[in-house]
Amino acid sequence: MAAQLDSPNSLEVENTAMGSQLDALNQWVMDMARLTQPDRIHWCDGSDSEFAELVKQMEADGTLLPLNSETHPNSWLHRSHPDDVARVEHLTFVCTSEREDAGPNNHWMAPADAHAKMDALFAGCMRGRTMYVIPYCMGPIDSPLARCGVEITDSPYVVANMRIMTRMGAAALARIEREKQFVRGLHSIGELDPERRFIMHFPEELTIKSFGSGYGGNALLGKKCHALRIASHQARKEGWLAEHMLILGVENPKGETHYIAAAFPSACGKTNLAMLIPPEGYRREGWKVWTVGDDICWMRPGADGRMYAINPEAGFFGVAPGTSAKSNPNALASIQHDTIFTNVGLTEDGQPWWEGLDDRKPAIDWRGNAYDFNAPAAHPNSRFTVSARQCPSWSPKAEDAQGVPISAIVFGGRRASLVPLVFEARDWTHGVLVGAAMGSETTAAATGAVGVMRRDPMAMKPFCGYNFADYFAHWLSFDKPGAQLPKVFHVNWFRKGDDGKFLWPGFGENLRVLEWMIGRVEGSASATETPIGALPKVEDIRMEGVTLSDEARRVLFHFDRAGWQAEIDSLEGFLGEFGDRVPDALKQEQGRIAKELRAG
Ligand code: GTP
Ligand code: SPV
Ligand code: MN
Repeated sequence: MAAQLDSPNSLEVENTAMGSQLDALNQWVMDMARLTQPDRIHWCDGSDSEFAELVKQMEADGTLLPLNSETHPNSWLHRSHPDDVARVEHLTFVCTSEREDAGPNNHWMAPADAHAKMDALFAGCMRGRTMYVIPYCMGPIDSPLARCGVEITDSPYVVANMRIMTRMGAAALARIEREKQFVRGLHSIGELDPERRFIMHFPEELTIKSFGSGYGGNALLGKKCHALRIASHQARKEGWLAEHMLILGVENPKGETHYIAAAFPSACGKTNLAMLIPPEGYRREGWKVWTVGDDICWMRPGADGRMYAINPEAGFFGVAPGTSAKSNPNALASIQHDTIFTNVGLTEDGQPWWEGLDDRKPAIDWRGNAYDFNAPAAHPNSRFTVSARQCPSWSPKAEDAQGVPISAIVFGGRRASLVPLVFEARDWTHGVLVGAAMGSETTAAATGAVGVMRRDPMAMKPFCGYNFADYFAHWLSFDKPGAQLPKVFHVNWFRKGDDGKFLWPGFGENLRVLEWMIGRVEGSASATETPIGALPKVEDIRMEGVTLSDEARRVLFHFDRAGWQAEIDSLEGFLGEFGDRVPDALKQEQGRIAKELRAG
C-alpha cells in the first residue's frame, strides 16, 4: 500500500485512504508527514479493535492508568503535564489576512508569519512517533448542518478522546470523499513546553495548527478550534450560527417538548443544565428533560422560519469537580464505565475522585502524589470524556439530521451582584444586546486568574473566529421577514448574598425558571416590564418545594435601577472598543435603554 505514496522516509502506512479519490486529503497528509517526519502514519477507522490497540499501548507507556475494573470498567485516568491543564487564551490566535477581520477580541498574527512560526515548530517534531490521521464529522453523519474535518496528531490520547467526542473514522471519510471539503487540523504535543505552545487558526484556509499542548480545547481540534472558531467564520458566510451553547428539551406533562439553547461561559453550568433532573414535584407531574448537547450548538433558520439546532459533538468533555449524585445524577450515571478521566484524584482502591463527589477520602492527587489535605485532589479543570449515548437523558432527537427547533435562547454568567435570577429581552435586537453585554467571573477552564469579572459576549470571547462587531451584525441579520425567532432570556444562577453564599439553589431547581420561560413563549406566564427587560415577580415562578431566604426573595427578582445605569453606561464603552464596525442598531438599543433608565 505504502508504495502508492510518496513517502517522506521509510514510512509504514496503515489503513491508508489510497485507492479512493481523496487526492487533496492524501496530498495534505503527505505534505504534513514530510514536514513532521513521523516513523509511521496510521489512518484511524474508529473501530473497536483500533481503540483496543491504542489503549494497550497507552497502558504500557503510562499515558492511561486503568481504574478499578469492578466499579469503573473500561475506564482510565490520564494525568496531563502539570503545566498543561487548561485552554491557553493568550497563546490562541486567529490569523486572517486583515487584522481587523479577527477584531480586538482575538490575538492576531499575519497568516504567512503564523505559518512560518508554526512550521518551524512542527519541523521534524514527529520523529520516532506515529502520526494519526483522524477523519471526523461534527454533527449527525447524514445532517446537512454537519461539517467534516481531519485532525493529524501524534497523541494517541487525542485519538481516544476524538473517538468519543466526534463521529470518527470510516463514515466521516466517506462523507469527506463526497463533499471534497474538510477542515484541516495539524496537532503535535511537541515537548509540552509552555514556551513553545501556540493554537493558530486560519479561518480563510479552513486550517488549524496547534503545537505544544495535549489538553482539551487546545488539542481535540474538532471541539473549540473547529466547531467554534473556524465554524463561526463559516457560519457567517453561509448564514448560520456556531455557538458555545448547550441544547436541552423540556417535556411537559402533556408530552409537548420545547428546546432551549443556552450560552454560559466555560465552567458556568452548561453541562449541568443540559442534564437537569426535574425537582421531585415536577417529576411526579410528568416533566422530563432531554439532553441534546452540553457545549456547542450549530443552528440555522429552517423553511418554517424557526431556528433548528444540532449538537456537533458526540460526547461530553465535562468538568469533574462538583459533579455528584446530588448535583448531576445523569452525568454521574454516564461516567460509571467506558470513560476517560483527566487530572482527577484516586481513592485507595483505584476509583476516580474529585472535590464535591462524596465524603470519601482520596489517596492520590491529580499529579500522582499522596493526597495532601492542603491542596485539592482533583485539578479544578479536571474532566471526564464520555460518549453522549451513555447519558440517561440523551435525547432521541439528538441524532436528527434536521436538528431540533429552538423556542428560547438563554444567556448567563457568574454574577455575584446586580443581575437578577432571570429576565426576558423585549425583542431580538434587545436580545442580541443582552448577549453582547454578557459578563462573567473567570473560571479554571482557562489559565489565568479565577474570579475576575470580564465581558464575555454570548460566552464566545475565547471562541469567536472573527471580529465581534461583525458577529453582532451577523446575529442581528437573522431578524428578517418570515423569521420565527426564539425568545431571548438572561439568567444568573450565581447571585450571592451578604454572607457570600449563592442565593439560588440552582441545578434541578433551575427547571422552575425554564418553566417560566416556556410560559412566556406560550404567552401564559406573567412578568413586569422594566428598562432592562421583563422580570418575573417571585410569585410568577412556581416555588413550592423550595425554601428561599428573605434576602433571596428580595434580591433575585429585584431590578436595581442605579446599578443598571452604571452597567449600561459601561456597556457603551465596551461596544466603543470595537469602533465603527459595531452595528448602529446595537448602539441605538444601548442608547434607548440608557435613556429609559435615566427617565425612571
Ligand atoms: P465547560 O465544559 O467548561 O464549557 O463548562 P460548563 O458550562 O458545562 O459548566 P458545568 O456545567 O460543568 O459547571 C461548572 C461548575 O458550575 C460545576 O462546579 C458545577 O457544580 C457548577 N454549577 C453548575 N450549575 C450550577 C447551578 O445551577 N448553581 C450553582 N451554584 N453552581 C452550578
Ligand atoms: C471550555 O473551556 O469551554 C470547555 C473545555 O468546554 S475545553 O475543551 O478545554 O475548551
Ligand atoms: Mn465549553
